[in-house]
Amino acid sequence: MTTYFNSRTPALDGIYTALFLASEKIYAELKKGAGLKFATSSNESGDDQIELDVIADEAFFNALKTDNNVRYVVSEERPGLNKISDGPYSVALDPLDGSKSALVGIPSGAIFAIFENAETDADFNGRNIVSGGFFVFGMNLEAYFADGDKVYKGLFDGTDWTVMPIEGGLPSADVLAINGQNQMVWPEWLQRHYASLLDTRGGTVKPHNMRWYASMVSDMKRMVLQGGLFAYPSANIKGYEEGKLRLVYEAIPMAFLIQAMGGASTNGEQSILEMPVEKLHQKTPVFIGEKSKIAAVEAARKAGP
Ligand code: AFP
Repeated sequence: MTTYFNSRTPALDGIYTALFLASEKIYAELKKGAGLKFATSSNESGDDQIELDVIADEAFFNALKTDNNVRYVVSEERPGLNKISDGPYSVALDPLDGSKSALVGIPSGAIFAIFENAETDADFNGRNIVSGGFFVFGMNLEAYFADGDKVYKGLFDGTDWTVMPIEGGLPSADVLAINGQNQMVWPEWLQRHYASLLDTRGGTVKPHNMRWYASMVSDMKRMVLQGGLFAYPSANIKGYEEGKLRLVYEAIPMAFLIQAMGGASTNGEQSILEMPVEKLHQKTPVFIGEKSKIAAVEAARKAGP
């Protein structure tokens, strides 16, 4: 089988190949317009699915199920730990992130994390992750990921992948990616911090530029290329008590990638990579971005309720 990427851990090469091949299949389906309508099903967490969610989940699962290095596959679309072999690595996936955005032509993607030493739900944590990142299904098929502490961009030209290191660390920009819809019921400290980031009363250019795709992979691609702060906080409203995003297969892989670029992450109180994991599908408030912006979030959280 062709090796798509030479990992610093050769046992991961086959897993990368499986992930890259699955992403090609999903991208081809998306380009055809296949599966771009609501399914009659909902996923493990009760979210409405579109048909492409199910197609994407099957593409990743089928690609990974013959790899003897894969112990478990965990997916947003499936319950529990899905045993593949006795291998040393486990893969967690959001097979189609931003599916509702895909319905209106905004780039969606897939998020993946590879863990070592994962035997129980609790082991799918930020200390055990060895690789993490995402594919973008946009104008092109792209991958952004950290293999250990090295960061790469992959670009698919329709036949082959070119994978190149990303050098130079996380760029810096006063860009804030957040959905302000629930701001009236955010924690008070966040309402204050948000107001300070957008304070335009000086009458000059606004301090932070707002951007929100409602597609984490697209917002994180912007982060990788330009810097900034991405946030999906908790809110005092049913279903959003811990935000919306999933710790294991959304927050941890993105936090891992951005940390490898010199950025940081927090749930408000501690790094997402230090958080204990209780359940595979648990949600967490997410703040990921430049170190100084994450420090400011944590300082605002400490300053009051
Ligand atoms: P879907 O995959 O259901 O479209 O959700 C996308 C997502 O998980 C993440 O990619 C976005 O950042 C976030 O949800 C958008 O949430 P809001 O619709 O509440 O802004």
